[in-house]
Amino acid sequence: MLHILALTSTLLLQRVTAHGGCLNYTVGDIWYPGYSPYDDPIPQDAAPWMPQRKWVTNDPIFSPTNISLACNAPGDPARAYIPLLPGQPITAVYMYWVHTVGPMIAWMARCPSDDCHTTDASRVSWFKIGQRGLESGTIETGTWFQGSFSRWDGSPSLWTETVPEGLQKGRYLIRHEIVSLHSAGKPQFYPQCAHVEVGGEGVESPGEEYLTRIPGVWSMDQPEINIDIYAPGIANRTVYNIPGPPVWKG
Ligand SMILES: [Cu+2]
Repeated sequence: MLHILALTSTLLLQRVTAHGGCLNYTVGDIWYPGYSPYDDPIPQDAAPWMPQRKWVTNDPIFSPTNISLACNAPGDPARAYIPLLPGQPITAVYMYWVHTVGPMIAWMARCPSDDCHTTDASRVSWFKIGQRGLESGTIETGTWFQGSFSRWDGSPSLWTETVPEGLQKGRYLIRHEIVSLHSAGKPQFYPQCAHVEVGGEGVESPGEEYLTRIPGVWSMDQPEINIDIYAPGIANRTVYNIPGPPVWKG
């Protein structure tokens, strides 16, 4: 019995530390707590200050066509908006991020009628505001941003991207996505979304060539997504092109 208990708690620990996600955000000195899938959902669901869409498991999404790829599961709308300005950095804060290989992409999408509360995240036009990939070395053993970002000791992992200059004022979804590629032919997707309100006097928006749907942007037909990073001819490559549309800088 003692053995079983010890084994069970080891498995639980591994399960908790096996994956992670964006748990909160910082803008300048201001900290915006997000949804915690580890804590009681009842007060979180009612919290008027909550800017992050609901997610209840830190397990990855495996299918690029899963509707939850948009804003995780269940992806219920948030109640609050994080105020931002064009050109301002926003930092996504993760805990216990342990994976090291694969791209990380930050996205935004305008909410129709400026109401993110009624927005279906799978039907909006997403554009990239920043992305991080392989920074040095080879696909298998080199340094990815995801690798330098990962922390095994529970200290926060920080990922900062900037709101595009000139972005039209209004309400948007922001989506932070980590794609982990350590399992051959089995990509793992970890998305979290928040509601943001962009102020300022910007009037610009990205053109069609920057826009995509999620799900829709990724597919198992893409060699950068359906990849075996250990395969000869792939493992030693020093370039990994992040698929999808180009980043819109404003
Ligand atoms: Cu994981």
